Amino acid sequence: DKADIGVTGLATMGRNLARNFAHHGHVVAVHNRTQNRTTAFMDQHRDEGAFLAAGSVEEFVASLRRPRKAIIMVKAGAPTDAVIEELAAHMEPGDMIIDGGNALYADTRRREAALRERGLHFVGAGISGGEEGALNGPSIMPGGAPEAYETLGPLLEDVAAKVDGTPCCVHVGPDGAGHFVKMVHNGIEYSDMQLIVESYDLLRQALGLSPQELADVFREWNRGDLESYLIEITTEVLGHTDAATGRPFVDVVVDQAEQKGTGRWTVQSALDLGVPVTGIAEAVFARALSGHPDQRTAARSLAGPQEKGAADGADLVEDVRRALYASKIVAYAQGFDQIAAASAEYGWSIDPGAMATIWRGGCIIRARFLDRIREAYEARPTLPTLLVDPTFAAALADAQVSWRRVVATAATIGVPTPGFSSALAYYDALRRDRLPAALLQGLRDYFGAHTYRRVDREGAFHTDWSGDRVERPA
Ligand code: NBP
Repeated sequence: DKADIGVTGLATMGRNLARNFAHHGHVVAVHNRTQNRTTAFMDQHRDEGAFLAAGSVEEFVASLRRPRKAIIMVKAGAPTDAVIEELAAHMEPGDMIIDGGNALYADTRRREAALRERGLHFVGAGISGGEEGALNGPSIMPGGAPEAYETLGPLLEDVAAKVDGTPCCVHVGPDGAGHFVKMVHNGIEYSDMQLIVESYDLLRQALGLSPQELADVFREWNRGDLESYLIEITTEVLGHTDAATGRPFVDVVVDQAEQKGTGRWTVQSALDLGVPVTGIAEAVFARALSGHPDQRTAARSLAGPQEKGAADGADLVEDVRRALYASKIVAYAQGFDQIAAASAEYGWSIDPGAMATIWRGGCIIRARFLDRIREAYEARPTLPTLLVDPTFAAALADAQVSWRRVVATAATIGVPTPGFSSALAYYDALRRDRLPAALLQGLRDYFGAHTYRRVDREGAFHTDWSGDRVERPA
């Protein structure tokens, strides 16, 4: 008998994804470069469903029912290219290679084009939710040709997370669209986490609350607008006590954040697209700053403010909650702008409401909040920015006094809140009728004859700054 689907690469993610397919009654072919891993997988999991273990790539491909569907779950980059080559060599036109790793969308575009030439389908599928998601239902963001999704989609939707009966999986768009959206998802995850850690830091510094007390604050917040997986696990981590020392766990962890690169990719792409994703960028840079211990040690001698704490405890907690929510709205608005810009650039026709829908479950940024975003795009698919959706606009209006107080308090007592501050700056800049960009255009024209446009007439103009200072059409 043949397998419905195959998984090659049986490390953390591949192993759990293969089991997930089997738990849903599919016959799953499994393969791994190093055969020990396949053997170990069969020893541990053979009773969980119908698996066909393959010792070679050739055997693996031969065990798949046509059109063949092989999911690659190996390290992104060169290993993925190597595995694609091996699989493609044994495949026939109409067969599908699905890359479930964290590939860069540009690589996915290149691979899709190359395999299309050879009559094969290549589906770059973003898979979120980590180890647990892969096993029990991830959020899946598949790109590639719509024809490929017709046969593959039902299988993916079957194993994806479900929210209110709706699978957290939808065809995102052609070629690299799925991996692009997964990348932005990770970028948003960076900004979500940055806002959470700023909230923790400010409340701890300003009010002297203990990690335990702060765990209670986050637990309370998780009952309202902020309800989300990340807030929930913040409660867990803050409430955890180190067994070896009896101290709060958060106080024994080295305060240097690491990153695997998807946040950085998001910002690099945003720079190319000209989309201000300040929330994600600040989050990436905050991690980078934390990872420079020499500079940090040297800078400890720099002057700080006289004021160290804030007065009104209960008020500040509520202010920070509101600032967190408002900043989160801004960060998501920026991420959705980036998706829209890429969709226009590459002709992907991505439905933003559908992205919010499939992020409601199975992934790290899953939250009640995403339902609001789905509703916003449902009410107005061509929303110019999420900020002007009536529900979000009202929430921002409601939060703004608190938000401003939080940024002011943080600045006064010297606690860095780049996420809150940049989100507020973005909000204030976007709603301005006139921006100082006008002066900037003047400066550019002065030193570089870069020209400017006028508010009262069509066309480009240049003033002869070093000569008669007369304006002429450029
Ligand atoms: P890893 O990213 O740690 O990769 C290990 C797997 O890659 C092993 O099966 C290994 O085979 C295989 N491999 C390598 Br390395 N080089 C190979 C090559 N040249 N040819 C064939 N196989 C090769 O696994 P993972 O953590 O399960 O992640 C898989 C993918 O999913 C990655 O792209 C990752 O970014 C993505 N992802 C991971 C998570 C997560 O939470 N871990 C979440 C979401 C997405 P071997 O056994 O022979 O060494």
